Amino acid sequence: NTGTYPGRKVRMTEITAPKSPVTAEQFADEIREQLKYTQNVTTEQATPADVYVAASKAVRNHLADSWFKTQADTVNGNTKAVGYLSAEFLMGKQLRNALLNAGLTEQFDKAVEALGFKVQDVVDAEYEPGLGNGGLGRLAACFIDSLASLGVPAFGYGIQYKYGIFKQEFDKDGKQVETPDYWLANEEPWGHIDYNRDQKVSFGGKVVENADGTKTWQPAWSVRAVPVDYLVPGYKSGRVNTLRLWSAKSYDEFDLLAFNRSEYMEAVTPQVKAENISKILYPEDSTKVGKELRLEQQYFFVSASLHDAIRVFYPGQDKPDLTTFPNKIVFQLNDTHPVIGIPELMRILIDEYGYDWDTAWSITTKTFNYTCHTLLPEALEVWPASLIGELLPRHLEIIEKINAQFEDELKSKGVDKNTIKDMAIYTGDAVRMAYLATYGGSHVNGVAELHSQLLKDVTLKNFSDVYPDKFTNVTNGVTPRRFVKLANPRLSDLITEGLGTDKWLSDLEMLKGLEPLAKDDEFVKKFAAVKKANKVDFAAYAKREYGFELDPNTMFNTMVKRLHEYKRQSLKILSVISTYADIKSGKVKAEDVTPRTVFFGAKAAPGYYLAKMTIQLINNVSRVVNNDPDVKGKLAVYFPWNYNVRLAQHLIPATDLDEQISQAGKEASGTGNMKFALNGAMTVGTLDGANVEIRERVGAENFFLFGMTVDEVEKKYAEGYNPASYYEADPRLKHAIDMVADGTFSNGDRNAYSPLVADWLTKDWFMTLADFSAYMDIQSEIEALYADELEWNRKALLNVANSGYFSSDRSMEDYLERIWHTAPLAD
Ligand code: CBF
Repeated sequence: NTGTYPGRKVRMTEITAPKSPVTAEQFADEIREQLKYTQNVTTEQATPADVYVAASKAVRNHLADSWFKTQADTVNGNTKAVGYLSAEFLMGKQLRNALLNAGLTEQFDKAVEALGFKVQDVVDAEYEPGLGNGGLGRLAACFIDSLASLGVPAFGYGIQYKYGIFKQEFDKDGKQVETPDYWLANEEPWGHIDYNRDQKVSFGGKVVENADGTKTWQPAWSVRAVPVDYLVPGYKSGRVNTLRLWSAKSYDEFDLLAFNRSEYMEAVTPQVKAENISKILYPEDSTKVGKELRLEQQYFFVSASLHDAIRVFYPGQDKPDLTTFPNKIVFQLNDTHPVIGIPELMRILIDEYGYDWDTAWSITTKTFNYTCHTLLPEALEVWPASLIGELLPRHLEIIEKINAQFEDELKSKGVDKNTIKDMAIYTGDAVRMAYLATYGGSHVNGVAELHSQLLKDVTLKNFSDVYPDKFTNVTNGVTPRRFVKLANPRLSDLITEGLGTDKWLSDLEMLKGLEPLAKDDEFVKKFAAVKKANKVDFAAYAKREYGFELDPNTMFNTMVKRLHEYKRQSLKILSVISTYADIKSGKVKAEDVTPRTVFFGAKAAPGYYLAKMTIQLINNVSRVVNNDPDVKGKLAVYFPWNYNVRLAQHLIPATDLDEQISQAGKEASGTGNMKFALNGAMTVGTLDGANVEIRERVGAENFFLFGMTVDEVEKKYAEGYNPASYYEADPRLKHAIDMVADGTFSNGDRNAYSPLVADWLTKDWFMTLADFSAYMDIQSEIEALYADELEWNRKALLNVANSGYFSSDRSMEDYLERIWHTAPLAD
């Protein structure tokens, strides 16, 4: 009952079909029953949306017993649980994943047809919850999937935002327009709201000192945190964990006196104020928003979650022995967003349960660990002390005391005065959450080897000098169930055929077994046929959803990720413009052009001016290029709006060439890069984030590397970077930028992109211009290889065969071993 690949540390749960799957007929009956008794419609009256809700509830019922058993084993067993505290969980659609993990896929397909519906219509009726911005939130979703699949008891804790990440549209000028994402407009069958397990979360007020020297926080206002529980079924593990997302409700629904005075708005003010807390996900990615509401959100979900864990593990106990708390559950702080949990646990232990400071500190530091997901200094949250003082006065006192203790500790370790000042958690004006997390937890990890190294060498250098043992790395991973099995059924079948088993879905390093097949031309041709069929499918999907006319005979070249200067969508679009100019001018002969369709998918934070302008530019390049008969059949650019998990699941399997072209030293890890490699795309990329490890594993000869390294970037910053010199030196670059400036992509308006052009020529902080020539040069290599279909696919297959390491199951095993020191539940 152990895993099969060498080095695997964690016991694999038995890979068996889930218990008691029903027949398709029985499942159809269950759907009918749900339609009748919970949807209150007959099968004849039902719409696909009704069937979707009914089928989802039926699947949920199938998972219920395993869920109860997992909960009971979690509390009664002696395996420590994991609490994953995250402001974001970007789950994607649930139905197909739940069916897969419950072993009900076939029954569902047949039952839906037997009921007279089209499977696709029913599946399409699900609205994707967008409770995350991008990589960080999707990672959290992959992690809880893997924990359940490994049989590790775990709780995801977060917020059930009423509005997720905004819906992106483009206006007639190609500008991004944000509209609210009211994902709860229709019945949402997956979350169960549990009013009886609520928690009170308080804010504001003052702290009073009691006669015995203890402190009492007298808050000014409170909200009711109500849990909404989502089941997290493991793949063939028989385990179902919990994702508990908190929703904010008011204790004072309605002020009748105010209403009776005809003050209708005032009458609902308390309700509005409370519910605002879980109203909206901040549409920020890697940038700081200094909003009071954001701190309220963070404290809200963390406080509720910590109290919930005490409720779960010490049921009905007034005076639990909380010195055992770290043996019951270990909390992972997903970035700085939940770090207020450290002073909150101190407060709970001291003020609510009467522990002394030292005991509370010992419990707290054993309970928490911190994952940092960034290298951008602006993404490490720093809160004004005044704001914390107003909102959480008791916590500010605790933070001050933690800081004083920290300073003493540093002094005793011989750290010099200036360094101590630099390391301050509390500066007097501000609280640095990353520092608080590093000092207040047992471990700190980065999310890829290079990232973890840079954390030690640069971002948290002082801390790693003093506490070297705290620092470790866990490279990110993605779940193969959603991103290969569900997204790419053709490839999954081919892998299973090649390996003679489907066990690779729980043991992804088994993909290595495909390596010898890369020498087998027949197998490589089958692999190529899978990609081609996926491209044809995507073309149909894109036609249906976006009205695009795609040519699947062209190379599909994709760049999907948040729009950020460091990710360098600018580099890609400038290269597209350059290629366009070359084809149009005849500089490149038509027969020498590799026909290409370039896809972008990206949302920009609503307040991020240059990012939004880049979106507008891409859309207008798309308009000009796609309407120019001179390049027809050679180059096309598409920007499907509102990139989300669903679109990712369609586009990634259809992609030939993936772009991971961030400036070296800026992308913490990336996880899209892993999804593409696992789906048989080749990568063009820099030595950044997890690209480094992907390249190491798939082989340098199977990865298109270009651009400056971290050291070269640093050197260039130090020397004084002058982007204009690159503009002058490379005529291709000059021409491309001039075309942006001269109105080619703005109907002659020379001012439309002037801020962007000015930034490129005078600042270009992420050195797009410096890497442009290298990026253009690597394109010839890419095109030469693409011309040889068999060789290209051989290399793409080798990417698949060597990407098994990037399973989130492996990431979880690394966390278990290096950080959490816990294991799967016994059967
Ligand atoms: O670790 C998961 C991802 O997190 C980010 O998206 C983030 O929000 N900080 C990073 O930008 C990614 O590099 C990383 O893969």
